[in-house]
This record gives sequence, C-alpha cells and structure tokens, in this order.
Amino acid sequence: MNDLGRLEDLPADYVAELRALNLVPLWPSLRGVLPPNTPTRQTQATHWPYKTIKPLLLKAGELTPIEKAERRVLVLANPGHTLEKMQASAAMYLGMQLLMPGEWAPSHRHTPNAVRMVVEGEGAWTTVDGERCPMSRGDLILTPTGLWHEHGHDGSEPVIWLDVLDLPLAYYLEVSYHLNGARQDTKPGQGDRAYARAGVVPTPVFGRSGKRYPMLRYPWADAKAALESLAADRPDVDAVQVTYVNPETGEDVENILGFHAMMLRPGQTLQLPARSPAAVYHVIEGAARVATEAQGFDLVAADTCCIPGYTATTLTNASASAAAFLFIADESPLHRKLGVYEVRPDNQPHMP
Ligand code: GTQ
Repeated sequence: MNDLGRLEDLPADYVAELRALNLVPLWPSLRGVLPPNTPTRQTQATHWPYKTIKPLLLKAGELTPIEKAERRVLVLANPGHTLEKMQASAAMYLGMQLLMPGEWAPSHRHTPNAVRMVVEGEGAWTTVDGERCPMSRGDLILTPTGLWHEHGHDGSEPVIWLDVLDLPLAYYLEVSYHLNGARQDTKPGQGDRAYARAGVVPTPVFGRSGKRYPMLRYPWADAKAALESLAADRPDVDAVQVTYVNPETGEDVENILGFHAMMLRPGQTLQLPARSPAAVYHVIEGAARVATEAQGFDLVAADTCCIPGYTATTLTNASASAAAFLFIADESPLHRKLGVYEVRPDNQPHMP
C-alpha cells in the first residue's frame, strides 16, 4: 500500500501547474516504481497450446501470401502487457512462424537478436551470415544482432518454428530497426560441424576463429544426446540441463536472452527456486506440467508457456516411462550483465 502522500492530497491547481511544465511529484508514485520486496510484474503466467495455434497459423498461410507478410508469424502475446505490445515478458518476444513449401522469406538484418526453435516439418533452411542452416525439429538456429538472415523451404509440408527475440527490450531502448538485403550467397563451413564435439575447437594454425558467433545451428540430436549422457553420468543430479553457449568462449550464445535444454526423467518433479528473470518453457519431446504456487499448465509436445520472474516453479514429468525434453528461454544473460540477477531459494529477497 502507498503510505506516502497521494496526488489527491495536493491542490489541483498546483498539480496542473506542475504538469503544464512537464513536472511530476515523485512521492505519490514512489511506492509504485519501487515496491517493497518484490517487483511489480506485468508478465502473467500464460500457456499457448500448440493445437490451438497450428490451425490458425495454417489459415494465415491461406489468407496472406508470404510476399505480403515477409514473415508469417502469429505472436504469442502476454495479456499482462496488453496484446498490442506483442511481448511475452519484459524482454522476450515469442512468435510461431509458418513457411509453406517453395516460399522464401527475404533476407534482412536487424538490431534485435533472434533464435528459432524448430517445431515441425522438414526441408526448410535459414541462411545466416552466408551459412545455410537446415531446420529439423528441435534444432536451435541463431540469428544474432546484425546478421543477415532469410528463410527458404524446399520440402513438401508446412514448416513451423518458434521465434524468440529480445525485441521488446530493443524497442523499449529505442534501438530496434531493420535493413533489407539481397538473397545471400552461401559460403562453405557449418558451425555445427566445426564444433561437433565439446572440448575441442578448430585452430586454423594461427589462432581461433575470432568470430563473435562461430556456431549458428545447434542440432537437436546433439543437445538431446548431451542431456541423455549427462543424465546417465549423474544419477545424483536432479537438474539435467544444458545451456546453449558459444563454443569458443563458453558464454551465452547471445547477449541478452539465455537458451537451455532440459531433460526431466520419467516421473521426475523438479523444484526451481524463484529467480529474477522471466522464463519461457517449450516442450520439444514428451509432456510436462509447469506450475507456480498460483497455477499450473499441462504442456504437451510443441506447447509453450511463460512464467514471470521472481516466481518459484515446479516442473513435473508425469510419464512413468518417457523422458520429457524442454527448451527454455530466459532473461538471465541480461539480468547478470545488469547486476540484478537474483535467486531466492527461500522465497525471500536476496538483493545482489
Ligand atoms: O524471421 O526474421 O517472429 O524479423 C519477428 C521478426 C521473425 C524473422 C519474427 C523477424 C523474424
């Protein structure tokens, strides 16, 4: 509650005089912008079931040709931010994108960072900075800030993927814009081949690649194998999780958002402490329940949900026989860089 003076306590003509001069008294709003203990979050826990999105996305394919859409995307908008803002959380944007056989989404580049998590369909590719990246279910493909990218499709069925961008932050910072370009020539070299095994990196005689983004495609087959081998190696460890990193530096693949893959063993329940960043959970394989103290969502394959920051979360794999595999996107690199990253194992504030 606001125990400081209210705006109504002030004479109306005084407030009007201030406003005419673009001045605002702080004290009536101080508790609003600096609330006690836990930040105010517009982000609401929200579930987007894939089975509800897919038919509407295919309908968009009939209604709007790719030439008119440039990117044919249904945005997964968080109602807590209002739908018009097209944001899933403070920093994250989510969209489901459809490409039909033979279509081409032209080359452009922009200041926001993006990744694609492939949901369904074979035969599509994204060319990023001249590297042609094939798209198969569960693959993660980066299109980091400033890199040219275009999508094409040589297959015979619709291809759908989940876009994750830091667009809301870039827009808020007033740095969001794009440039259009010509169809890219593809160059030899595939990061996922050059960096196919952890712990060894290419050294072309006189040093390392020096590329800020040496690896652009993270095949699901490799991430899944890493999770399975980690789970087998560490039966004592509950959280079977890997983070998508730059293989040259070990740092998060992009500057602002973080990306992870998690395996829930059959029957497993995993308690995640409240942490400052908002998180997005997307099921690659299997099914999982994502629950907060207030509510829970039962996610099946290709479903996506968003959980606000500072919220303890319980993940459950109800299957007695099948592992569940999740893709997780969060705002942790941003929070760490800003010095506000916080973990609350006891749900109490631990201001860094
Ligand atoms: O595929 O380049 O969902 O530029 C939003 C903006 C996808 C893309 C989105 C984009 C793209």
